[in-house]
Amino acid sequence: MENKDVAKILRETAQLLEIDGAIIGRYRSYEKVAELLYSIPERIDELAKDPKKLKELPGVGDSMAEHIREILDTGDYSLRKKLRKKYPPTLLDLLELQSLGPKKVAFLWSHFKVATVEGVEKLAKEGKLRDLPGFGEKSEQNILKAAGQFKNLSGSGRVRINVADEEAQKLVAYISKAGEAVESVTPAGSLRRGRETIGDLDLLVTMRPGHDKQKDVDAVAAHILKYPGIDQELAHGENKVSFNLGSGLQVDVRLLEKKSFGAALLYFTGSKAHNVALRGRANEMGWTLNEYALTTLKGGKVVASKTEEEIYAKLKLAYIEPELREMTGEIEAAEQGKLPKLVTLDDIRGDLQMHTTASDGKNSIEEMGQAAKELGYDYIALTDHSQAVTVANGLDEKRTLEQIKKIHAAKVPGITLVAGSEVDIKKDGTLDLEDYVLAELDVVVASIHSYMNMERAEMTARYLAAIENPYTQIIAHPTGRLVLRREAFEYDMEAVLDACAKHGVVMECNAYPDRLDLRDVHLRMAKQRGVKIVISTDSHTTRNLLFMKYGVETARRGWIEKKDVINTLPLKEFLAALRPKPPAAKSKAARQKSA
Ligand code: DGT
Ligand code: CA
Ligand code: CA
Ligand code: ZN
Repeated sequence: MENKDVAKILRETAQLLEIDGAIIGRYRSYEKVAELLYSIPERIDELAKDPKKLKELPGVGDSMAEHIREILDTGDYSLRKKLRKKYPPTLLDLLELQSLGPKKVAFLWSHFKVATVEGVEKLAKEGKLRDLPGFGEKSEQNILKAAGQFKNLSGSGRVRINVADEEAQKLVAYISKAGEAVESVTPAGSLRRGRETIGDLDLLVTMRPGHDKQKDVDAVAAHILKYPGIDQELAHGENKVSFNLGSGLQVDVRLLEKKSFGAALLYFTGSKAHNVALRGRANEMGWTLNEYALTTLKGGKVVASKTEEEIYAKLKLAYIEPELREMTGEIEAAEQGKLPKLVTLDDIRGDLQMHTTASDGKNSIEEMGQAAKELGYDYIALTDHSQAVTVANGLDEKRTLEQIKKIHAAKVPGITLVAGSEVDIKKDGTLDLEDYVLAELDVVVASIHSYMNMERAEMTARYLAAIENPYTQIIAHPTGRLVLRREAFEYDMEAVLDACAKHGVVMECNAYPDRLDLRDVHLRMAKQRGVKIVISTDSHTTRNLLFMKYGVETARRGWIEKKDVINTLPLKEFLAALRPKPPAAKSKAARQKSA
């Protein structure tokens, strides 16, 4: 079992215990260990082989060690199972609603026996929540809105990109071991196009020449269908198998000869609309394009089939990267040689948003630095939350100044640690730290975490005020949306981007897979206005640093090039590309120094 699987069971136990009215210490102990499992580099199933090592983990005593071993041995946990029986399975969905915590969920269950999003929505519509202790009219409205969004988004049957990507990686590794008949295993479909959510996984398996007879294909298909994660087989054809994974994700696998690889990859990568356009173009040129080859209309002679590049070339198009294949102008751009040269993961030299144990992160400054250095970065900014975000133990002025000192004093050879803060943009658009502290920071990242349901005009004014603040350098997760969970804030994106362009404020492309914010279409709008982009992971553990690739893919979908992204620059140039802050002489700290 992987750490995250064990963590999921522990976290759910904690949530159920809290709903069940357990004392805080009890459920927090499960939650803390769950959080820990996400942040340690070691695998828990390896650690657990040595009981002493297991108990060296902070927060893991005799009984917690027992629980972990039970989970590793049986794949589940008896207390969780017991609690699950006590409550309907849908009760945990309620926790996904932004405005409901375990206390309120427990209250709704005990008073109304309500355990579904629909049930809560009904109560809110009937006005039955506003007079309850701890609710109120505003919170009733928020619940109504959150319930609507939950139903729209989670009912889609889609999963976030990281979920599909992790499943795909495991499958690729498994299928590659089917024997020497398999030459390559390649994810296609929406995953290859880097979409933020994935409907189903499409995998292409090519067979090695000489090992591509039907009996070889059948043997590989049989191996695939023995994959331990399969819940249900859906289809098994001559060169295709489909199945559902335990998580509910569907997988379509196609097996084909190596010589059709390019045509098949093109076909199964999509998008459908892009494929339709390519087929139309092929027809106009006297050819036909399908998943096996580009061939002549008359006689069926193969024109190209082995690689996507050859096929695009024959169609008189420059090679179009998968992320661009959405029929948003890529064909015309490819015709005219005007395709963007998309940013790549290798171009990224630093990560500009992350949290440490000072606020709600799980690792220290040094641990984040070391992990980032191992990823090959030249610099990172450590940006803990400011005081307004109390749930995240945000830092006030005094603690921020201390944190700046700690960051500058911390030494991790080979990487520069930049002192930043993720400063909250308050309701009125002011920043959550005094200017004399903002002046001391190397980088000021500003973002919204409260009053997210404001009216459009009010929210626009709030952002415009924050952007006009001369200390604001980067706006983080600008739309506040959560993938499959919460819609974007309502505001005038064009006016906000225009203001960013005017004041030299940079927009973040948040790479955290739950956010991916700005998203592709907004990134393209930003680029058109000359607004610069920073791609950051918003990491809360060292592992989260690996999310960078999803941010890069999102940026690529937004036609973003290396030159648009300032964290592709060496440190000195990166700092110079940030909006210059007002002279430090104006700051209280500087005034005190000179006095
Ligand atoms: P998804 O799964 O909803 O996230 O999105 P896709 O793009 O992966 O869609 P999917 O899985 O239905 O099909 C994968 C690719 O296969 C799709 O992007 C293009 C190709 N494809 C599938 N069915 C058709 C079809 O009926 N016509 C054409 N032209 N292409 C198709
Ligand atoms: Ca798909
Ligand atoms: Ca599919
Ligand atoms: Zn944030």
